[in-house]
Amino acid sequence: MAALLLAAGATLACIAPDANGQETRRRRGGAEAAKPVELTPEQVAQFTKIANDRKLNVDDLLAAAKTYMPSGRHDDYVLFSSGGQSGQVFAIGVPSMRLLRSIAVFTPESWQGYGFAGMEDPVLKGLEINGRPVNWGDTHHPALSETNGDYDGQFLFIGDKANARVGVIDLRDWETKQVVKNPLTVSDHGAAFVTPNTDYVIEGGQYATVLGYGYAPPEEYKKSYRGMVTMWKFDRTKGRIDVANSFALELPPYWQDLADAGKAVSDGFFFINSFNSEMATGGIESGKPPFEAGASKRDMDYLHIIDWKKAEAAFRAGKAKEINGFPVIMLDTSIADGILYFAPEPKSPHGVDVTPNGQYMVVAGKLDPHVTVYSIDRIKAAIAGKKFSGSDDYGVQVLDFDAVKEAQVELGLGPLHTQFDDKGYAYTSLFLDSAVARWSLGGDYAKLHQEQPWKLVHKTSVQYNIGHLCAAEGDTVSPDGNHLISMSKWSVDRFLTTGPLLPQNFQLLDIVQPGTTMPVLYDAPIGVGEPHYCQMIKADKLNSWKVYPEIGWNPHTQQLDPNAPKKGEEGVTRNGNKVLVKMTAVRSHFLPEHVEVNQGDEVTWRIVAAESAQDATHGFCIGGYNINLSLEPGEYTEFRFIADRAGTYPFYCTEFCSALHLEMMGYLHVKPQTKTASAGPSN
Ligand code: RUQ
Ligand code: CUA
Repeated sequence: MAALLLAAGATLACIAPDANGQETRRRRGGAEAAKPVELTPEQVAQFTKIANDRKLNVDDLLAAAKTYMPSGRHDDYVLFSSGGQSGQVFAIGVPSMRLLRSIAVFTPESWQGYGFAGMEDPVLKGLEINGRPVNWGDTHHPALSETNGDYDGQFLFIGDKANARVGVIDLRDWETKQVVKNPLTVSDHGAAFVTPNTDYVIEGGQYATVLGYGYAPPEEYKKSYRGMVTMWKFDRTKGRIDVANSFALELPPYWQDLADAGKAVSDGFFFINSFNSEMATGGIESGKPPFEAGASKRDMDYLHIIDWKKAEAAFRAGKAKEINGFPVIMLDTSIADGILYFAPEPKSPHGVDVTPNGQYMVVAGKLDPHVTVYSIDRIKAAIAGKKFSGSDDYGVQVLDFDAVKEAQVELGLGPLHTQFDDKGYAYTSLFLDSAVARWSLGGDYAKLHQEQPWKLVHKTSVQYNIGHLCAAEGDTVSPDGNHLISMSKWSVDRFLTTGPLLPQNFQLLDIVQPGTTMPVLYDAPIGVGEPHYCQMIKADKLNSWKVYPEIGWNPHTQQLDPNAPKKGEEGVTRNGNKVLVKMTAVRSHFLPEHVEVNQGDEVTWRIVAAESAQDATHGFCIGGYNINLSLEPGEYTEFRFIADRAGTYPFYCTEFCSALHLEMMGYLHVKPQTKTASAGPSN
């Protein structure tokens, strides 16, 4: 008992905001390593012994020194990664590669109490599509908000490929605030990307359909199916997508793929590449060529060059047509107004990435071992000089390939995506080669390095089959040029076997040294989904709240909620069969602790976490009623349910918040309805 009390006392001391224990702990972990390290001969011997016992070589020791974070020391960068089929976003510290947390977006997530707030749960409501719950997502591409083409640390957007949705996360509290459903298309891919000042969040489609959830048989593919790209207007003050001022562009039924916004000299444009310009319709089951063959026949597909400022002007001038209630600029308008042009691009390419200075668009070959580099100056000149090689079946003018092409660089097999550093290098993932290629940029970048321009410099093998890659701030106007993540799709033998389903492998590469040095430093298994893209932001650009600004804060409205119960207001009131519960949660009790209702009552429950100490999070659950909340310090939540099943229901705090956490509970008493007729069991 004495030991238990002692333990309880210790825990309480740690949790108290200004307790000495916590201060000491913090200092110990802080940046106190000011003294230069000098190893004594004994320590060298110790290192050598450990290295030899553990079979570590010198490179391993260096890698450990570059990535190890002493207890309490913080990472320099935060990686925001898509969570693939988990429907979430993961935040990972770099260089330690430690998972910091997940952020639920398209999938209910119980730790965050996301989607477990009873009837008309606002999360679940927001996830409905055409009246149907769609409670998962396939998150692909996160996009941090930008100011002048640089991450500003305010918001994060993420696309759901399976259901064509975009989620908006506020990086003050790292919570999803909005999910918008694309009214035109079922699935997307080129989402999300932002314009340099986050005026728009771009959602490009992928598999063509009849826009607006229409139907047409595959025989009418060319006539009735269409691609699209949507420009969601972002209202930074509200922190929400402004659906009423958003619009889309109709595109031919090629499968639009990845997209990137222009910046600096190419600001005002965005670029999407495409495949299946063959308009293949598959049908392997009836002896027709499968999609994989039919969609890869032609030598060229089309890079879509979109002048979004002209598109915005056309939308404002009322030139859009409504499809499924959403304004769409039709192809003929885009052609007439000079909004859309094509440039040929070799064989079913994949990513398009704009260089930091905005000058070049790099299109990765996928089925072609090259990256093709276009220049915005050449594109603008070709448009102005009408250097067209023809037009496609829908009348979109195709710019002359040689007029817009700056360079082609042979890199290897399966180039997919490209990122940049501060030394004039580009980095391209090679899926089939399982490698990261470093290559030299030309033009103004040639001054920054010693290499010949537009040349492969080095390849580092990765394990295995890399999809996207991400360099520190490597898709902004000012990349940092130190860390690079290889988002390796297959891990095969890199970790202990976890049954037939294996984690992905996020590999950290050191790209600080120019030339041919680019070692893999660390393998981090990601065993919670198949992430696609991630972005890496300097940690000091994030201004996250430590606790909610005031007690009674509503994270959905991002303000103090007038309905939040204040201390002294707690209690249960009734109006007919409607019951209102006002509750506060503070270490280590709920008030009230007994809530009595009648079977069939409609219960509205308002609960506030009356805490202001960092990390003093409570949870709240009612087993059997599927109610489960996370109550972060200051947070207010309301939920409603029908108490349709009689019984005695313990509710309790689900976070181990204090030594007396287990006592932080109470009872919901649902009194059975008195039966007048038959006397059988009520449930
Ligand atoms: S698509 S690697 Cu962004 Cu390439 Cu999934
Ligand atoms: Cu509050 Cu546990």
